[in-house]
Amino acid sequence: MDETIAAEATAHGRAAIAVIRISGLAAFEIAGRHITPWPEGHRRATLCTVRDGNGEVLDEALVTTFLAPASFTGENVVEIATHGGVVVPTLVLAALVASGARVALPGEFTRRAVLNGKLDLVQAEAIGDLIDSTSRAMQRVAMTQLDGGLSRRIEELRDRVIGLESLLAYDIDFPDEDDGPIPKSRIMVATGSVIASLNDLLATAPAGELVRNGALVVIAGAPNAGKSSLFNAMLGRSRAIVTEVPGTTRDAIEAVLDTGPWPIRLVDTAGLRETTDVVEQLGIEVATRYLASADAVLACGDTADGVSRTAAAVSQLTDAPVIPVRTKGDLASSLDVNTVSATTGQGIRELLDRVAEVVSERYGRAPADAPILTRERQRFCVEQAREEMVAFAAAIEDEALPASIAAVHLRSAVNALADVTGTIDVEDVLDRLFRTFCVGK
Ligand SMILES: Nc1nc2c(ncn2[C@@H]2O[C@H](COP(=O)(O)OP(=O)(O)O)[C@@H](O)[C@H]2O)c(=O)[nH]1
Ligand SMILES: [Mg+2]
Repeated sequence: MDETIAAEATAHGRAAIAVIRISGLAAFEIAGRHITPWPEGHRRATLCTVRDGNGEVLDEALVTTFLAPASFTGENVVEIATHGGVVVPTLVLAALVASGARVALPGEFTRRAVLNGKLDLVQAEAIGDLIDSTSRAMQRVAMTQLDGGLSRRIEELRDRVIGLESLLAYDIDFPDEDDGPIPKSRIMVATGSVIASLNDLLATAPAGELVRNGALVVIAGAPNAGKSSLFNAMLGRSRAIVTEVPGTTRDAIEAVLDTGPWPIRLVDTAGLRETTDVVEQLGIEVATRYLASADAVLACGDTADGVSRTAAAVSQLTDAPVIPVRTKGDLASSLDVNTVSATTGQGIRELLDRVAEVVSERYGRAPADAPILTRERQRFCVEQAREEMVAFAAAIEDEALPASIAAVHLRSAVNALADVTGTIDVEDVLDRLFRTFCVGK
């Protein structure tokens, strides 16, 4: 934290603008050696000339300074918006490094923001999720989390456990109080309600995973059934954010489809048939593996008979709902349900709607603005908190342990919840005790 760090904040390469960010105690001094005129006020963009150590002009740039602690990292920060490309940003960064800055490690600006209390851990994770998001749903969830939605929920749960701790502390410390000891039933009710809330939060983890990974929708069928054409038509018809995962034609090909409430990972697989060709065999194995973990399968065929044979074969390989799809509808004389044509676009929109419907039937409605657990780490901490609360409830119920010993479980639950956001404050329980129990008398 003593070092001043610098890095290109924008993606390196051909672009209109690049932003170089420098943060730390010496940020103003280091940048000041290269920038004239030095901006007069903070948080205001100023057009400046950037020079290297020899006084040679590198670029005209928009420079903004941020005075600690009012910056992203909580430190003094300078943002230099230069022209883009490869050369200018590299030269500017090199000049800053020559004057004493160190090139930042991945995530180091955000790390400093967390260490300086500008963000908690959950919000830092949300920044990562926002940058990596491939769907609107993921972006929404990340924004809610960045806005502190999940952090507030965790905080609220932690407060309730601390409230319970205070009740017990009251019982232990002031047994002769006029009000008498806290009735066991009151503690059991409060504990039960915290456990219920923890369960509610844990129940959001599958949604978090689904938003992150997308629902797996597999296109299956015999070779030549029109699978790849359907794959392309579905991508083309959707307001998709398409991120194609490269693969050979015989491997599975994936893209993220962002049409419905849940993001969808659409997969085009190799044909389902016996083959002696090793590479093709591999492709089929990939298809079988995909089918096993699918959330929905489109069983494709270009004849009514082909559709039903494919649907029957696929049903052996998956538990997911199988949607029969009659392909090459422009050539068909009679129209089955879900008849589509990649050539004319017929039925594609309806098929996309049907897929969204099937996924929603399986997973329910997509989360609106409610906080959800998006990461394994978060789920692990909340599960730990729940286990501690359950252990506490059992100890109180049996009266096997003195309350003061049972309370150790509450402290562990509080710590597990604090681990989610990365804020551990042992003073909390004391604060609460003083506030609600008038110890001053
Ligand atoms: N007329 C017509 N031909 C299609 C349609 N979809 C695919 N085809 C043709 O069917 C053949 C096989 O298509 P392809 O998508 O490669 O099938 P895959 O082997 O299942 O991936 C190709 O010659 C396509 O041009 C369609 O909707 N209408
Ligand atoms: Mg194909």
